Amino acid sequence: MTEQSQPQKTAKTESLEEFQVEAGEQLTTNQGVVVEDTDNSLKTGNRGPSLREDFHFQEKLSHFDRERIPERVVHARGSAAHGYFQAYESLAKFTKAHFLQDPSIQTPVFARFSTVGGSRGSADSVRDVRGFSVKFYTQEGNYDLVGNNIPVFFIQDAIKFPDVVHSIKPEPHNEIPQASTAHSNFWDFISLVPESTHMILWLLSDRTLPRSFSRMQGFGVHTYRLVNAEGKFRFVKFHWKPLLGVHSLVFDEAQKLAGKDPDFHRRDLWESIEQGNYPEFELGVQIIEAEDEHKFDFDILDSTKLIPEELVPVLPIGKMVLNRNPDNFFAETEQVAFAPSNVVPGIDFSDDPLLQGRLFSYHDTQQHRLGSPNFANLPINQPVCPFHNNQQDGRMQMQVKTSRVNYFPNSLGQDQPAPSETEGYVHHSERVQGHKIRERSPSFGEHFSQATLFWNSLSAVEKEHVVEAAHFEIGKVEDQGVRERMVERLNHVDHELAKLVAMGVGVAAPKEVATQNHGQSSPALSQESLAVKTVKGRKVAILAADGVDAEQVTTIKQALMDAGAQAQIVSKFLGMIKSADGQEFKVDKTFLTSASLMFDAVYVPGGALSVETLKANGDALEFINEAFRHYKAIAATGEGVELLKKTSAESLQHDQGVITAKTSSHQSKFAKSFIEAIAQHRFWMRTLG
Ligand code: HDE
Repeated sequence: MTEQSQPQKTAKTESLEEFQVEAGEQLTTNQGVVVEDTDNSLKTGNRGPSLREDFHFQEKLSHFDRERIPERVVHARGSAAHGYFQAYESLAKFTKAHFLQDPSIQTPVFARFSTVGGSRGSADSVRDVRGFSVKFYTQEGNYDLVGNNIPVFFIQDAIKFPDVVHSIKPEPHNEIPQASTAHSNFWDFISLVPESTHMILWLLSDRTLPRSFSRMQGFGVHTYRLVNAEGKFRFVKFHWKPLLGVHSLVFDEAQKLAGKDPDFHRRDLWESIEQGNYPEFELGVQIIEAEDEHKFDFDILDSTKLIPEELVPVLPIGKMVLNRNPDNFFAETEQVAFAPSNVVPGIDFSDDPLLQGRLFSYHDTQQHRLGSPNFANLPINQPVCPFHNNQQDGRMQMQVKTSRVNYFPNSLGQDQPAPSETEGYVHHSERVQGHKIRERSPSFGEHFSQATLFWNSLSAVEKEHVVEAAHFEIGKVEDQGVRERMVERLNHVDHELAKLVAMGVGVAAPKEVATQNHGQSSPALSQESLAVKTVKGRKVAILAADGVDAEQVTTIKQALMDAGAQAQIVSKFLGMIKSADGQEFKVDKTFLTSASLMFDAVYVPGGALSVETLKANGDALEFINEAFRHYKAIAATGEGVELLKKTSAESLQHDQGVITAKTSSHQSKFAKSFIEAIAQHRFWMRTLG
């Protein structure tokens, strides 16, 4: 063997333990035969020809040839984590579900967050609805709560799902655009489907640009049922509230992040868990007594409607903590199979026609995507409680079922496994009658009132963002007729909104229509009311070069760490920088490998030489300017203040989130103000040039 044909040995930088490899582990074929050489195929002479009998080569290549499975038809791009759910107190009054009855039980969960429209390799930060799926591995079987970060949906009947998704996805003739609803087909469809109006308002809002998976709400969307031990049922809506509060990116930031760090959300989830900043979500329920089913001015079976929290408050019932990253992305995150039909006794469905369609679709899609009816055998999909039945065959059966009978009833196996009348899942029983008919209930017929409610509930800044998003999304539509229909539609939501949108998309301002804005609002719908002022999990960039003031860096780093935030030093090159008094600091990121987009705030410490070097670096100035444009907290101390004067933050206005201190004697007061500013998240009052 020549020297060149050997792969270069890499420097050993990590321990075996880190990679979970047993010391002395040998490379074998899938049949367990130890491999002698995996870098050279078997040949007759070192220039070939290759030999057919090289079974190791064949196995290696043919496995590789089959390493992709069909991606999810929607929600293909996602990330997941393990954790647990724990109820606050017994919910026995409402449900017999065991995991909601005993507050001492920690139920293992696997949660997957996703975008909807993009393919598996698309960017995380695009404007899109986010999926929020949780699999609870309960002692009574798996329960899946498969929701979104928006409480309503585009359509009312599952039969329209292929249509709405076809319109969202890239256009079929040229597969453009990827992971974006900003194209003609989508808005053409939407402009013809008035029931989508409420969802569209949410889609255009900041909700579709979450800052991280750990800072968005989750909703079950449909009305479900909770059933207690006496068989009494109540209707229920499920809500997840992030303990870090609800926060979003700004659109410009989200778009740029898609290029700078397409894995922005995935990385954030992974790193937060690695650093012990476990994402936490509170589960809440809105309970509606069975007899109140018809007391609302909308139908609770209509998934384009939410139940305002002012009408039915959300009762917090427990908490989910995500504390462990998956061991293997494909085996767990890709192969996990969620299905709304996975329920446990005590949780039941409603007649929502959208939900009923989902009860078929997920199971059906798993068979195609995972390739076998035995997908529940995959470790990530297996229940933690015992499971037995007579389904023995089918592709990739992993269990060796030893029973000689696979039918029921039987006498040869003493009727085992047997159904249980006392513990089995019993569907809620009710008398129904009607004609076979393809029709919508008139109670599903009103489409604008809640869209208006949502619009009215937004703050002035949130409204501005909706208009800006509409200018972008509808502005990308080539057909004038579609743009006009959309403006006309928005005119039914709010006249002012329609006028503002019309202005940006080349459409004449519409005339006011008879439908008036009802003037009502629901404060809980504004995400500003859901913000939490904490810096936990926030990332701060410290811009520095040789000659930096060591004490200022150390003080701020420590203060941020104590508050649960993380600080990273950004400089021109990787390696170490030397402070004015000779201390060394490791550079975490360079101006090339990072951007202000990846941080929540920026700090420039003093040190004359460091600041002079940064002043001469256009990337450093751009870093601050961009953070300013994205309304983020910016801070400087000592000579660092001089650097800010060369940027958009030059006016140094404290109330606009620019925090400065001239001397290091004010460091602790300064640190406190800076941390408060970061916790404020954005300074919308800034005037951008
Ligand atoms: Fe889904 N949806 N969906 N969906 N959905 C899928 O199942 C479907 C709907 C949601 O992390 C698919 O395994 C129909 C509403 C999430 O793995 C598929 C209808 C909500 C995920 C499917 C809906 C969702 C999916 C594709 C209309 C919020 C990702 C791959 C009746 C409550 C799950 C898969 C994960 C995935 C069908 C509408 C949420 C095709 C037919 C409403 C979070 O089965």
